[in-house]
Amino acid sequence: MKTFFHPDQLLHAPVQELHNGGFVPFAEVPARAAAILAAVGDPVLPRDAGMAPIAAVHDGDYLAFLQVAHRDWLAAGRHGDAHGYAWPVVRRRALSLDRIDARLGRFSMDASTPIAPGSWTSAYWGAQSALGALGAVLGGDPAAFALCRPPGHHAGRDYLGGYCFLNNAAIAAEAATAAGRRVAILDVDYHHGNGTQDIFWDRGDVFFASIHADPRTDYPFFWGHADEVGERAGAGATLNLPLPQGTDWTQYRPALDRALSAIRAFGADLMVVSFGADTFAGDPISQFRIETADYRAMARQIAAAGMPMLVVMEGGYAVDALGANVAAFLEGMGG
Ligand code: Q9C
Ligand code: ZN
Repeated sequence: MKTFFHPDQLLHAPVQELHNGGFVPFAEVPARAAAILAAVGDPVLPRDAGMAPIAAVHDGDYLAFLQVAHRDWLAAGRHGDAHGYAWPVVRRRALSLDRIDARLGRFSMDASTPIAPGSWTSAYWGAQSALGALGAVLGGDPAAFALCRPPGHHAGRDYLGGYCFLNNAAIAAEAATAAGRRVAILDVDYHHGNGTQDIFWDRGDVFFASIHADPRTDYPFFWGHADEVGERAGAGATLNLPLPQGTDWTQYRPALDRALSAIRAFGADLMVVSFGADTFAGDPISQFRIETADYRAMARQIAAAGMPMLVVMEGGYAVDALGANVAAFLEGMGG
């Protein structure tokens, strides 16, 4: 299977993040991508499909903000990476104000996603990698792998968060829909894919299923509960399957069966898999107990759905095991 990746995806390198009350080294490091490449081999460079497919998912004012945010941060006399600290949540209006701190709050959902000088460029090429891999699948490859880094599934139409800036899976799903495919997104990252859910919340033409740590105990807390099923035309086209901390493969597998039956019932003819290896037993920020060999079984079960597969990289922070975990998953997908 082809891997799509652009070297500029390594430019994004924030130094630290706010975690449980203090600053710690940033977990979503460039070495993640290097570890995956070392295990899966040489990538294909995505071509540049431009802004149109990105703007089909994200708001123009958000995209404009992302491109200037770090420059404006420096222009305000700040140093290092840009962080927000005030948010228009809980019934406040999302006013468009000039000050960089106001805009960081306006366009983000958390304080764990610093913006560094190379963040926009890396996010842009990450989205292009997703579109490149989609192109391979639309061209007849049974499966393709988009090594998206930074990840995407926490980013909504007009907000960043959870180490994510552009929602790579959603951008690919939207482009696939525009190409006439009936798309299901299966999100198997440890964390709920709140951004993807938000983007397709009221749409009936894209199915979203997510298996993740129960948001009662885990980030992103405010999304991913079992009673969230979509609204309006999207009512019933969102499926959330939260699982408790400590879940291992034997407990995970029945949830995956449920998600795959729902996707089959929806009549999908193309699947976008938001794949996070942060369900791994050794992940430093997560609490599931999936082992390396289990990823092969997980991918085989998904591939048995029998439709073209676009695998989009999301999280996974045990850098030393990441290459083996991703390689096992891709092998189960059919190599
Ligand atoms: N103390 C992905 O896996 N960390 N994002 C919150 C909690 C955010 C993970 C800090 C975790 C985001 C793509
Ligand atoms: Zn995650």
